[in-house]
Amino acid sequence: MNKLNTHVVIIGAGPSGLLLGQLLGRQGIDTIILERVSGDYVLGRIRAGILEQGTVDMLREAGVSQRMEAEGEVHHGVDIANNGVVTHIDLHALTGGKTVMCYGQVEVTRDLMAARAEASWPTYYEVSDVQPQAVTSQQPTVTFSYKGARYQISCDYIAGCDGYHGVSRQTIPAEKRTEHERIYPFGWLGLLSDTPPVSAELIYCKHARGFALASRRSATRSRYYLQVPTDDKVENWSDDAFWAELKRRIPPAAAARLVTGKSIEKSIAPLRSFVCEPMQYGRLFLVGDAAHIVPPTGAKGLNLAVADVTILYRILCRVYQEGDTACALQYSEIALRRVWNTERFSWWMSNMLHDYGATEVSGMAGHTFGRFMTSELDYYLSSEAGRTLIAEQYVGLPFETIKGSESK
Ligand code: FAS
Ligand code: PHB
Repeated sequence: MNKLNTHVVIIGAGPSGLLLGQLLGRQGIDTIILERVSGDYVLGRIRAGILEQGTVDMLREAGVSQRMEAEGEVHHGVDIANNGVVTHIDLHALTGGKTVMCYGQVEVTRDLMAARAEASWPTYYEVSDVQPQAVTSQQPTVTFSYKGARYQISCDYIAGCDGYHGVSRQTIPAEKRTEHERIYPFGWLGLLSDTPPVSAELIYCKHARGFALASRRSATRSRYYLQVPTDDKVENWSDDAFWAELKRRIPPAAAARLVTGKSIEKSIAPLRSFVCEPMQYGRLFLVGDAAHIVPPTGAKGLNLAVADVTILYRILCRVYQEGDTACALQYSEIALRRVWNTERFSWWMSNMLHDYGATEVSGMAGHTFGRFMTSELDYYLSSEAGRTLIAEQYVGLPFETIKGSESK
């Protein structure tokens, strides 16, 4: 058995793991990252596109914001269309100047990977059989296999940044964790194309035929989504069929501007709300998708992962720089306050914007639920107070201050 040691073992080299490693490393807190697949495979996953102000701030603090500042697009607003009638949500005006950044998760991950390589901090890709051990002891370890050899890392803490299907959440005994889940009766068919986007900012479209989202990656690259049934298959959708349906669901003025082209990626993602409580067990912390999943309707998945990273990073800085080890006990409680607020917003936006058809929801027929939700959307879009509530959540609420354990 090859023996290694470090301060913090990070399981998973997605955005959560890489950002946590980058922030800790800049504070002299050592990490080893273990990743199941190759770096190229991680970069091949097309995911989020909108970064909250807080996420942008943390990428700047991590020293990896240069390309984002140069290539990202600052968005001052977002449109919400209800059966073709567009309401503009002026994020900047309604939140006292806050905005969001349109910059793909793939690019964030690429920038973090490059920074970690530049710093030569250890990352093991294509590992297998990762096992957190003795997580309730003072000296947890993590064993794993790599290139045919077995390794054991001794550490102080383990950050489970290994996503929904990772090993970390399962390390918490079933009787010690409570899992909350809502599976939506629809998914999102996403398409990426090198065509000019229909709009300078995003358009979320509620439509009788189903939800659609017009997003973007740059002035020459578009990202579109269509609500599809959970049993739909990407093979059922030719590019032409996708473009024709998108044209029906986006507002007429946008449809008139639509430039179609060959898809460079097309996939279906299921929609779920999921939370694991607690988000820590002994010296194991759950971070990002390892602990929670939100439907992408609120553009929150990546941003909520970054919020977890920020909380854990600030706690571990207190532990290593001020010796405040008791501070680590606060992580789950603080993280879950933001998780549940974000879960609620994403669930609320999903209910208002999607078509439930005949599916029973909350004990009523889907079309009845739909009438309630259409009225809810009309009400919130019709008042400045309603638009402000949406805007505040969309740009992201401020991060909670981490107090030392002595001030609790
Ligand atoms: P990730 O899942 O990104 O990363 C976890 C990493 O851990 C992976 O690289 C995995 O290979 C690795 N891993 C797993 N098990 C392991 C093990 N046992 N050992 C070692 N490594 C292991 N969010 C938005 O904000 N907007 C969106 O539009 C959006 N769209 C999405 C579309 C899809 C199809 C999916 C799945 C998610 C989407 N999300 C979106 C959410 C997404 O962006 C996540 O919130 C984000 O990737 C979370 O990052 P991580 O917590 O790092 O988890
Ligand atoms: C995206 O561009 O991928 C995107 C943007 C906003 C969302 C979801 C996805 O709410």
